[in-house]
Amino acid sequence: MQSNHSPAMGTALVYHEDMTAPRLLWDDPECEIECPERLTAVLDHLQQFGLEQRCLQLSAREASEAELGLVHSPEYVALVRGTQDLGKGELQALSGQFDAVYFHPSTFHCARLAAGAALQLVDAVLLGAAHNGLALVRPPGHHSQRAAANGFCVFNNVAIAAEHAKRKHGLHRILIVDWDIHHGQGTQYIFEDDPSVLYFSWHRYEHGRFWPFLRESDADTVGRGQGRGFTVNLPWNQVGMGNADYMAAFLHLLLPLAFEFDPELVLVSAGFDSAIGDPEGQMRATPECFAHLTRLLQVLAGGRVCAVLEGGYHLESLAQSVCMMVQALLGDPAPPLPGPLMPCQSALESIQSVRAAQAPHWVSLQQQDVAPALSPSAHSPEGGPLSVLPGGPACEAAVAAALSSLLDQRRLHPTPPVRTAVALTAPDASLGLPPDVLHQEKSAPREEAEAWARPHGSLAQDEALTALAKLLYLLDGILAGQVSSGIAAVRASAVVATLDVAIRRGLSRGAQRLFCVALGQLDRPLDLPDDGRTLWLSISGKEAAAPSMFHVSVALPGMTGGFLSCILGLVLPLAYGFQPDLVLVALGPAHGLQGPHAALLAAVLRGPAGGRVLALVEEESTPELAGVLARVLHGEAPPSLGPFSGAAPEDVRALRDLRRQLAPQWKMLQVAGEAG
Ligand code: Q9C
Ligand code: ZN
Repeated sequence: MQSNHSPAMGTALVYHEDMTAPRLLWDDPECEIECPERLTAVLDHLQQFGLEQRCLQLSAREASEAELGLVHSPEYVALVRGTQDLGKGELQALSGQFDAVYFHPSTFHCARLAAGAALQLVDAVLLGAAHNGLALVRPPGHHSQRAAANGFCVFNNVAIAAEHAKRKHGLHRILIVDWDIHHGQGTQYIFEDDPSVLYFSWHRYEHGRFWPFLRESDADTVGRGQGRGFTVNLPWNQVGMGNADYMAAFLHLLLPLAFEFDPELVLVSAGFDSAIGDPEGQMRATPECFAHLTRLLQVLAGGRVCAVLEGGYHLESLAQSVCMMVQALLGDPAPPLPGPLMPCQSALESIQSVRAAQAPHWVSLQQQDVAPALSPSAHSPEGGPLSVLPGGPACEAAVAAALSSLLDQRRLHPTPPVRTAVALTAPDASLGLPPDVLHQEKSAPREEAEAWARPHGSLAQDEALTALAKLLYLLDGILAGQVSSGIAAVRASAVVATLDVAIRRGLSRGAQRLFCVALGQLDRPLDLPDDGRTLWLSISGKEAAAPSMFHVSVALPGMTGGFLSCILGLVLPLAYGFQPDLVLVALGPAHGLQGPHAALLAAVLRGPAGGRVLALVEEESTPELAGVLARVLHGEAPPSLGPFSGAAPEDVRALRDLRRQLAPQWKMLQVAGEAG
């Protein structure tokens, strides 16, 4: 079973069983998928995986009419209130006045609970009772408008929560990420002229041929008035989008804008009809993808992520995807994404058209090469066209395989009993680490350390050997699945040699692919075999050598501003493309990184290798640096980078040139289908 990391202030789970009551009372094939079993299946899985018990469980309250009035007109609220006393025939007649909506006598009560759950979650997170959380609700909300129900949605739960966060908590910048596969046009309308709410939605669009068939769901709708640039629509024009497409959208579009916006709170319209098997979305993202998407959002807003359930109609896929999200919220490492990760041409075209439409409003997009939108192409998404969909036997088998591999994976790679270990040489009591971080005292046998140290003069001294023996023990613990991630301190003069030993030891102990991120003046070990098992990336201030596929170096003389683009546009695409089973990150001499930047790097590097990260820091560096690294490797949100600063022109150029050279080999680097 799962290990039991449950910090005092953790993940809130807001729910009320009354919300299983609404159900369709007449025949309507369009509406029958929005059924009570959606919630019971999710809850059942959360219990089965031991996740519900690890959360701070809150019982949902009803939103008041004043709270509903933050978004909805009094007349509309009165109309919904009136449905409590209607008979079946009247309910059906009223439902028919809206698009894809059904009312039930319990609808008013439950829609108030759904909005109330979102409010409670936001209060818990903003008042410090929880770091983050999830509201499990029915009915969903994002299609609901000021005076209209739509698409199974009655009150707009997320929009009400956002308004509340502004009015009651005084927030100025709220990011709404709508990863449901339908366009949350209701949320878009509510905030279209509001620059304090950045609304991002991706959705199945098919050039306007998919419900709700709106022109304003396309990429060129960017908001109005003061709100121009604060509506971001990413239309998917083909079905079958998968993990690589979703990750590319986050890395190359959402996250650059989100960091520039610098939100104080992230609300997720968490619909899982964007996951594999869903009859509405017809997409292919696997449940693990939602753990990775969640992880990426957790680096924003100090980790204040509040997710509210929207759609999701394949019960098994929905339930597994929610479990993945909750695990990520709890800070567990995300299972690796099944590869290979290659975004499809249609996805790249969509992402590119949004980047082009948004470039006038965002410095971070102006700095990258935003070519004009590409002409449509006939390429099909990863794995070829889904001609067997919907419902063919081949498709059902593929869905079943994707959803069972997850369970196998959990059996084969259980979460390590220790999440984070620190192997420091100096006393480390002052670091202020979470209580369940392991202070590793043990070491590998002395003779072993001596044998590995032999080729390296810098490791000959006694203290260097002691540090190396500790590091070897930590590395073995990670490779053996005892520990997820760790930090080891080594002397500045020994970082290069230690890294060399760690790589060789890792490869000899069963690591198949090792991603090595070296910051500062650290040369790649000379006789490291270039056999594709090690991907070496150095980031430093000095001139870089010509890149090869597995030996990449980038010079960032401007560092701070360019570092963020480097992480999103280079480090993560390489890492996710390579799919390492271990990440080594070394902060070497003159790395020049400030704590928040180092923390962000460590936090995102937990993603690609199932959380297996070993960080090497210089003994001589500040204890604060080791402390902040340990905390983020343990699952805490990295500290804010502060106000956005654009990249220096020379950094922009260096990154762009490098990406152009590497994109043919590393497909996750593509943003405009350059290599396509
Ligand atoms: N086959 C939510 O996911 N029917 N609402 C579309 C296209 C309406 C979806 C028909 C779907 C509403 C919250
Ligand atoms: Zn949906």
